[in-house]
Amino acid sequence: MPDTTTIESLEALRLEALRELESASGEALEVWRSKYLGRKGRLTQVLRGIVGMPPDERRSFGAAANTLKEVLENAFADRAAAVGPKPADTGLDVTLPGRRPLQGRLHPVTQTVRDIAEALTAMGFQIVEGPEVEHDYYNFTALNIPPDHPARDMWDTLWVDRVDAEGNPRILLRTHTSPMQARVMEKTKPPVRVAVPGRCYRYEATDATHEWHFHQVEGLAVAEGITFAELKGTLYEFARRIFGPERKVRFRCDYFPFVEPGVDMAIDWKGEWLEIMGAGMVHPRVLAGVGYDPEKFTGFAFGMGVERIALLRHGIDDIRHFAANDLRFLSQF
Ligand code: FA5
Repeated sequence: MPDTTTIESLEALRLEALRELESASGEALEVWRSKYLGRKGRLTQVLRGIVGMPPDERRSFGAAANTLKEVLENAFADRAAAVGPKPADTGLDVTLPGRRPLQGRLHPVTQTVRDIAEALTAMGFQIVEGPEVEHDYYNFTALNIPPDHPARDMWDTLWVDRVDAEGNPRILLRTHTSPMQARVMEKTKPPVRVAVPGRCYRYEATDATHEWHFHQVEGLAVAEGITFAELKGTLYEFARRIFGPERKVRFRCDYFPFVEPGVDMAIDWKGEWLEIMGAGMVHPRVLAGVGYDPEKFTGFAFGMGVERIALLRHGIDDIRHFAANDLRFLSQF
């Protein structure tokens, strides 16, 4: 057995190992690694022998042996990189550019509902939601629109195919979010200040500003001493928050059976006015219908169209884009 405890013997080992490595490839590479660097490899044996050496020799010999270990490991890595399997051999080309993952985002109508809810919440309204499939009592009767009242024609209704004992349909897809006015007041003592986002449905022909299903956000505030000035102030402040201080707003009289007086609000759009909401002071009959004393309490209500607001904010020319599900349109937002 050759003496392996001198610097010269380390040098001989280095030369021999590197010479062998020069021609090694494939399986021979692994054989080489275990012969010199493996657990029972020659260099490992040398390193193990260091403990038995006199201390002064141990230091210099140990340092040289460790350097040799590093040299052999690096040489092995270089050789393996030069002759070992290439990335291409695995069928994976890591130089190809990556594909950008598709990122989801909120639908512009959802985004607008959230912005409206945020503006109203900041103004003291509490968000509540109600049923889309509704009883005609809440959609009409509780809102001062009795059966056969001509105002029912204002909301061409999608009825659910079910009739009561007299053969009359009673269940419908709500035509507006106003039914929640009565539902909330029935369950709550005044003061009340709620906002109700949700879907509505109407049996009507569609055009650039009308859909057969759309979203509204209702607002209702009832307490002692609420005046028309507060309704006006609330709606102007809302418009300022959603459209900014520069946008022109029109406020004028309108008729809804459940408010008195009634108004509507419009925003300038392509040189014309686009109506975004109806509003007014809650009709005393609606208050009395839910058990509130109309002599003591007053309030205001409003109902706005979300798609129309989204259309105005983003400069979109046709409301029907929102439900068409075309990614070329949706990915702009
Ligand atoms: C109503 O629905 C009343 N409930 C609003 C109201 C609430 C008045 C509380 C008074 C007090 P109107 O039908 O005008 O009103 O609809 C209100 C808003 O919903 C409209 O200004 C418009 O922005 C939107 N809207 C109405 N119909 C459609 C439709 N077919 N497509 C898209 N948006 C619509």
